[in-house]
Amino acid sequence: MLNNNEINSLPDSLILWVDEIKKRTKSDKVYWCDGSDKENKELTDLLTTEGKWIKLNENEYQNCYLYRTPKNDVARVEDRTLICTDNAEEAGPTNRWMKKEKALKMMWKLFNGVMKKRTMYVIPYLMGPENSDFSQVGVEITDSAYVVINMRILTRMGRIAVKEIKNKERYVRALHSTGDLSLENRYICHFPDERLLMSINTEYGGNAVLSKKPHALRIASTIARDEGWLAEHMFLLEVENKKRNKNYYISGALPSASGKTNLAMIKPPANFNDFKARTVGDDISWLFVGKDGELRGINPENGFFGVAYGTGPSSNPNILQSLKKNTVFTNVALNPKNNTPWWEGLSEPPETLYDWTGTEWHPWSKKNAAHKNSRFTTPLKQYPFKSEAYKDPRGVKLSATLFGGRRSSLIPLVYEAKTFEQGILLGAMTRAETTAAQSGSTGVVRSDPMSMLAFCGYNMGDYFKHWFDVAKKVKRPPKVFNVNWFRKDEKGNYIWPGFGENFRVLKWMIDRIDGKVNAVELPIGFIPNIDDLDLKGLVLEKEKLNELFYFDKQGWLKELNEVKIFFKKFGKHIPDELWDEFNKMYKNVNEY
Ligand code: GTP
Ligand code: SPV
Ligand code: MN
Repeated sequence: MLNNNEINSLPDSLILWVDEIKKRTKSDKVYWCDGSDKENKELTDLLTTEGKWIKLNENEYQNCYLYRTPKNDVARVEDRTLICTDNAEEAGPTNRWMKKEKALKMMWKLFNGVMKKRTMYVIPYLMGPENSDFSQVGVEITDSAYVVINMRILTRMGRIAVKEIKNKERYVRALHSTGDLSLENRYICHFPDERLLMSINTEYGGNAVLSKKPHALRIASTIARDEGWLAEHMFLLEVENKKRNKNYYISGALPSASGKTNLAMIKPPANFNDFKARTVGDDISWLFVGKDGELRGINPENGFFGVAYGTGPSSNPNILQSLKKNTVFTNVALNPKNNTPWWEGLSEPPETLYDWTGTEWHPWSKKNAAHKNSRFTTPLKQYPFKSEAYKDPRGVKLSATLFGGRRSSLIPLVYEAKTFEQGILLGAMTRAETTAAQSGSTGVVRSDPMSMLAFCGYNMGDYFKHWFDVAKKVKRPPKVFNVNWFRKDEKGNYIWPGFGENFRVLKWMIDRIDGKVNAVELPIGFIPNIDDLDLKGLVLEKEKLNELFYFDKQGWLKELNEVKIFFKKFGKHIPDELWDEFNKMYKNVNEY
């Protein structure tokens, strides 16, 4: 625990806030987290002895645990995630809004006495590298040891943050209680004006580990708007080309459970041995325009909260070693024979398992053994293919950024925006199928601009305007690409093999960045000359490949009309620049 000197060095406003929360929640005990190994051991031991989670086989999975959440608390709940401001227009038509005073009143009522007989953990945390002008601090109060342990992996927490808090002009306040986990009183409230978060009756990562989407995207996006930078739902990848003696940094927005972690951890196919790919971040990027007019990015996080289901030797071999120590697994299955975790995609299924709910499972059982949104929380530091740039306070200079989503038809495997401004349109017009990362039905196509639909803390029309404003300050903008790994054939199978093979597409992007190859112009942007895609060692019929790039004019007109309906929802908030780009593209497609 932090000592008294350390606690007293914190801002008075923070000490007062902690006191207020203790009174309101009637918590038994205040525990100030220092982030040390000793503290972590105490907390992990506590959850083990209380039977709240299962310690896994120490020989195979050192310091690893399995946590099961109730069935009604397995994903983000978008319909209970609120932006709370004075008026609804600030939140915009895509957010759920509640008037600030009303939300505060409702939340204080729910928090009243909620931590009786519970310990209240106070977690100072740092988002981003140490000693960086781009980093931010926050303080989360929670009554969940599971949340503390997750925060410790995903942020730089405890003493490091206490040191930094003094040099920062603000800290974000975040309050969480597991409450009674009732769905009818579950709320994740954001107060962007106050830089304040309140979340109750949930323990699922994205709802309760408040550094993540609530701070690093919803609150940070409003701070970014005010300060002239961008907080994005993007991975950040480093690609080194030894022959060209150059590093490329590529950020990319893909919706939840749509391939960011996989792409950030990509292992290039065997014949690409003059390339190395390393991870800077897998989920969130903060992007800034430097004094030199370059667009630079940092990863505000310190670990990965990745989808376990489907992760295995053929999809993401790089992460597997990392998951063998210091990792928390949530809602995966358990192999009782050797007390190891299991999920679909990891290996051949064992004869007998306990599924994610703790029920006996066999390969012939009809249900999934692991939940589709089962997750691992694992430190970045121990990941063997990380880029050292993840701790660089200056961030990295972007060479390219990409947008995309799950689409079974229409959208080509890859295409390139003709200008950065058109790239903003590509981001804004992204439509994608929903996944298991949020509750509700999956596979429904919806607009998900920049993959930020669920994460933009203010009116998305103003957010588009903000992108154009930031673009004006960028001197040498990164190239913008759109990708779609998810096109299906008439039998419903994915046409493109995806995962590691996606590197072939990245290689083409790099060739475009270096001006090594030409491209084919379509009304929507540039697609590759098929011969410029390095497909050595890949079995894919020519016909299938052509299908991935087939331009369906009528389909595109229909798509653009859907996009137009979506944009119109924002009324006058949509900037002229976006309509200009849209109209240009519409005209080009129509005349094609
Ligand atoms: P969040 O953590 O929710 O933001 O997800 P994410 O965008 O990081 O997605 P992730 O990389 O964890 O991938 C989610 C799922 O998408 C995985 O279980 C894979 O099955 C699938 N996926 C990822 N990449 C590919 C790909 O290239 N092709 C196909 N077909 N599926 C992919
Ligand atoms: C996502 O849903 O985009 C995630 C997981 O990365 S969560 O932290 O729950 O938001
Ligand atoms: Mn995500």
